[in-house]
Amino acid sequence: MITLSNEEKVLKNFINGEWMDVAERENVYNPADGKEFLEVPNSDAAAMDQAVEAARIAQKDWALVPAPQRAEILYKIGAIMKKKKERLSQLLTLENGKVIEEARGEVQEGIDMAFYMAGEGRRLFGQTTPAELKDKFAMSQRHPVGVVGIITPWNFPIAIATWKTFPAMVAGNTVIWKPSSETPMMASELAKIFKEAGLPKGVVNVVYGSGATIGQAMIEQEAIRVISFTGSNETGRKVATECGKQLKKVSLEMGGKNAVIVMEDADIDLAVEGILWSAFGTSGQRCTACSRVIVHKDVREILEKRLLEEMKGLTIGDGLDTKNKVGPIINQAGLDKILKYMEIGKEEGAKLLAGGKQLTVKNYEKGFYFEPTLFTDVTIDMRIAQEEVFGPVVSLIEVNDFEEAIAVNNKVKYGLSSSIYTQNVNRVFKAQRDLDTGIVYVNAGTTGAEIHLPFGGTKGTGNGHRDSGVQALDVFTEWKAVYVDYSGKLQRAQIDTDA
Ligand code: UN1
Repeated sequence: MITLSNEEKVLKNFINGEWMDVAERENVYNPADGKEFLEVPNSDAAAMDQAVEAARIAQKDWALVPAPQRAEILYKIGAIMKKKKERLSQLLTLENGKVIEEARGEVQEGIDMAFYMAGEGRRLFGQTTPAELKDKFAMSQRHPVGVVGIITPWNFPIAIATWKTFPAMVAGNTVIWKPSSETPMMASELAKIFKEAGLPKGVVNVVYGSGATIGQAMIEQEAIRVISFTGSNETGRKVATECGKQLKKVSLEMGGKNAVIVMEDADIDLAVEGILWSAFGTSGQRCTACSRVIVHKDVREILEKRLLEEMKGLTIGDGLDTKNKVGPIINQAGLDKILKYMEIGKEEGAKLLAGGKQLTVKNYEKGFYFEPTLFTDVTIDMRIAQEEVFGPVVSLIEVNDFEEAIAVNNKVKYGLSSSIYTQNVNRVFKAQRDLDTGIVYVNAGTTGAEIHLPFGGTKGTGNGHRDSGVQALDVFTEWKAVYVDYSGKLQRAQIDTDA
């Protein structure tokens, strides 16, 4: 298992290619044992000013580096991440708690994103198109926006960061990144990798601190023209309001209330596996986690029985121990929120079939563990069927038919991910059309998005933008339309067209 030197335990900001200490720090805890193991800067707004200045200066040169050369550095970053995969994965488990197999998966997601976006360095396609006038040329091009701000959460501290940072970089922007202070290691490790890969100073700057101070300072910076945020709905709305006042572009991803639909013709064993993986993997702390199961009345009983049987086999504990399938919750506040929903669910009349309690794991008494939990007899109006719990908690809702299943899926304020288990091809096509979410799975759970497809959702999940995929480039580029008139005379569009 990995050990950290004393020096490695004290993190610093990364500004203009240098490690910068700050006056104030705070402790970071390992969620598996509740013990403090790191110190992270609690920066003030002056650090943000410094970072923005560095990024502003660096951006001028970076934008002039040909995109394929910017991409060469991304290839190097990907290669170093690959070499360091095991170290990164173990550190990720230490700071986030997710089981090591999932941590490796998340680091792989970051590596994939590096290579994928490096490929974009030779594309970044615009369009050429006929002009409506003779001897005239027309095309559209992508241009960098300038300095961009990135705010990332603790639940996927490396994958989500790469979804945002890498497209921004390859497109010629420079980046100010505020990672979550719950999981600061991944940002620090990535910054080391950037340096090793030869990324010019100031292209990516990491500033640690609270949302109230550093998040706010970032939004207030005039030089930052785009903010890409993943986090809570409440904070995302505030970010959007502030950015709106300044006409700053903002891309938001703010969670989900994702459902697996199980129809009467489904392969039940397959559905059970998919529900278990997407509901209890990462202890349910994914934006994409399954937190509702919408089940056809004919298979409700068997599904409940099979879920209860399989839930017994989920070993819970320290994520670095490979026998464990479910790791801890991120912190006490996370646990308290889940506990609150246990009370709410019971008061609303839902029936608790399994779990429902905080867990004490031997030798990890101070860790933040929670039992995988299944509520049944849930109705769509209940708060546990509507609000994001962000824990290993699933609510089972019974429906009479396919149409009702779709309606129940859509009757929440979020729209990130959804899934349907069925063998009926007509239902498959109707479902992918009618499920009102940004991601739809057929015969698979609600998690497992791949990086070359757009990630994000409808309604309260976001504001129309997407992370990852080529679509992320739209967040970090401005479109420019260019016309070249080589006729040698004045030609007026929409007027001189019949010449
Ligand atoms: C998140 O939950 O915020 O699709 C990200 C998935 C992962 C990413 C999740 N690839 O579950």
